[in-house]
Amino acid sequence: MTLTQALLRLPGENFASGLTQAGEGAPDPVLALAQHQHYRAALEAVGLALTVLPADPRHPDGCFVEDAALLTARGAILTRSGAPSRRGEVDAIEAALEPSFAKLARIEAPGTVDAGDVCDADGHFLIGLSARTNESGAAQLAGLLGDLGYRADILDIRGIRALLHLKSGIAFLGEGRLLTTTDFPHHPALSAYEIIEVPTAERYAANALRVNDHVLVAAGYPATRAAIESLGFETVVLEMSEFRKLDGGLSCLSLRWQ
Ligand code: CIR
Repeated sequence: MTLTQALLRLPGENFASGLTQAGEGAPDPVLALAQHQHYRAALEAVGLALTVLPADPRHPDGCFVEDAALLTARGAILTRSGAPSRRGEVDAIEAALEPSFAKLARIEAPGTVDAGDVCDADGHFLIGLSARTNESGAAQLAGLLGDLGYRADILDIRGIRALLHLKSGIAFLGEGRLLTTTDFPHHPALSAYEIIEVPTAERYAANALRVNDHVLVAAGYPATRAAIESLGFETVVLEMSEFRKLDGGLSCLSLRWQ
């Protein structure tokens, strides 16, 4: 499936007030904006037309747009964040997606889902049960995906403290391949995939992002980059230091669709 569109939101002046458990210090909002600009340029360079929303001072985590919606070729699902401070982010995302998606389903209370917990492996959806995505949310989401004709499996990652979201540790690279941290040994939902494990010291790089023929990868993780390139992909290396300080990965900064 060729991706053509992406939705993003700029990080704002109060970006440093976002949620974090990384313990890596406060991010610099000015540097974050510059890194976001490079990220936007990279998405354009690999073929996407961008819609960029302004920052919303009510939502310092608002640039992590991937958590607010799950986009599929058959419809979109708006989420209800597991972080109460992030729940209002979905309104602007809904308004921006409405022109492009005829069907916009929604996760309802008491369900919570951060879509960073959802990995789309070519229509097989891996849903992480996490500190952000609860059992009701995961079950609702699996049901909604089933209604769209997709298969879904739920992976309980609540015991893996290093993973904020499932996609903090898994990226689908296409052609049956998953890039993962070492947190998922022999998980039955992953048994059909070729697993490319990132070294523990490079675990942040597991949140890589395939867009069409390219894979975007965070700067500073040479072994992971080399592993991706050995599969035949051209990589685009992006500095992510300020987003990492708020537990955000490459994929979280955009929503992408056909
Ligand atoms: C949060 O804690 O919600 C944000 N500071 C980071 C969210 C990153 N999103 C993602 O990994 N999908």
